[in-house]
Amino acid sequence: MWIKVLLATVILALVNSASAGDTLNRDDFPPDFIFGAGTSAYQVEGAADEDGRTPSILDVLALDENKTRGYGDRTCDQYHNYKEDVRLMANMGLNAYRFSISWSRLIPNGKGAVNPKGLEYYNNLINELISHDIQPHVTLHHSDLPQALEDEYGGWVSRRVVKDFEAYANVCFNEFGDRVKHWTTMNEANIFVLCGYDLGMLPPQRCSSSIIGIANCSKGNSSTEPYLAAHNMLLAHASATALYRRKYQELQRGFIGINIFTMDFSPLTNTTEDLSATQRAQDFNLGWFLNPIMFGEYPETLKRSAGWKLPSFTKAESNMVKGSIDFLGINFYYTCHVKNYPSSLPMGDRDILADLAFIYSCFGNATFAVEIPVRPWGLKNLLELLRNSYGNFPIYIHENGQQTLRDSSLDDWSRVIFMHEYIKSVLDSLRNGVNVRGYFVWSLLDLLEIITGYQTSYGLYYIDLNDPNLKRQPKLSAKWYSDFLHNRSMNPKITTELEKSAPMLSAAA
Ligand code: IFM
Repeated sequence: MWIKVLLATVILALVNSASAGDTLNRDDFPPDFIFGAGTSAYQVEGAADEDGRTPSILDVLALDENKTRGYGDRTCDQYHNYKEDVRLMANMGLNAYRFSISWSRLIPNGKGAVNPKGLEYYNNLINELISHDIQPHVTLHHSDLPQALEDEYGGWVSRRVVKDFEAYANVCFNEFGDRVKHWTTMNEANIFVLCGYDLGMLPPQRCSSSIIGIANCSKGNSSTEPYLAAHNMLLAHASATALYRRKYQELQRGFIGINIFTMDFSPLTNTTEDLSATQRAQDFNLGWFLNPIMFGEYPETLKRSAGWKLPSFTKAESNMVKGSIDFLGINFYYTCHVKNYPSSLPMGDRDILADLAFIYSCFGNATFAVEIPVRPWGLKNLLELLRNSYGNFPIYIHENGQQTLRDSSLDDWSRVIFMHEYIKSVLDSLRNGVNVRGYFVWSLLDLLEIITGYQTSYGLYYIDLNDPNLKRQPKLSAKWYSDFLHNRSMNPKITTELEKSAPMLSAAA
């Protein structure tokens, strides 16, 4: 008899260990770890001219380009379909939805009167989420400053924006803070200032085209404005945090943070030059925003390279910025190699990339590819770097996902593999003691991409833009995510595809 019991135990153990190696379950994560998906207002809402909303700098960029990049007048029309979208989220098993508030829908002039229709929309959306037990994680600025403020005083390059941002945040905390417990002031401010004020690729499309030669900007200064806009964004973020802590936090019991676009950097070669270029790349990518937030000042590398162009904080400002987050949100897509690239331009003529003298590549030998190489170890490295350099504070992965061409193919294997591998690396990091609290896939729906418009997408749901009903069609990735979140065993075909990709991934590592 005991031999039978022993045999049964061994067989059971073998079965368990085989499935433990291959499958990934929601139950591998702590119950309070949250899984979600994200979008942003301009990219998903539509109804751009409806109910009192005025244009943001994103609308104006699209209109200036004659809408070739795609325009957000309709996009996924979440403004009218939010109930349907919340139902999809609930069925999928999401714990949280990350979305942003359109500042110019809520306060059409950027300051002053609140638009009752805007208030009503966000109240409805938040209530619908809560009634389905989905946490709202809300971003206040996702590249969409009201154009009214850009026109009035130049937007983020003017110190006047700090007070207006604080007043806008006050309306949000006051109106929605009884139900919203996670506030993010800015989405990837580091990329926003680089693309908007240095390269001129994104709104407000300011740059010195003589220096960069990428965009043809009619105004701007790539040598100074990225630093100035970043400085004002840090002050605006810190003022909103100070206000939240002073007036709301104790009562509402929520948390506030900022979001940064992160990348994993490693040196292209082991030369001293590439090693120190990699350090400069880290300081620039993370430290530009995170050093002031953690230590109250900019990294030494930035101070040395940018000199007089980098604004400085007064003692009071530095104290206000230091410690101004309860959590950090990171967006992670790329694992890259860094190469030293010295510039011969004089200080006043250089843009920030020339100041820091490095270049990076994230696609191996290719300059660019639509599908992002799957290098999940990069996320693990990055999370560990954050812990080692800045302390083990709470982190949410706010964005991670695979880009594909936008088409009607619903068999998005590459996205399934991407998500599986990155979620696995989050689990490894958690097990190594990194303080990660949540993971959001970018994006819930095929939405209007800020750079590529409707050409590429990251969505779990496909939407045919010619369909008058904009029907949401689940891709394989939506089904995979749902199975994972419900601890359902995976469709065997998915398991086979994942197994097939495993040797490729470990060879690449
Ligand atoms: O769509 C964008 C998002 O708005 C900001 N982070 C990167 C995403 C993918 O390009």
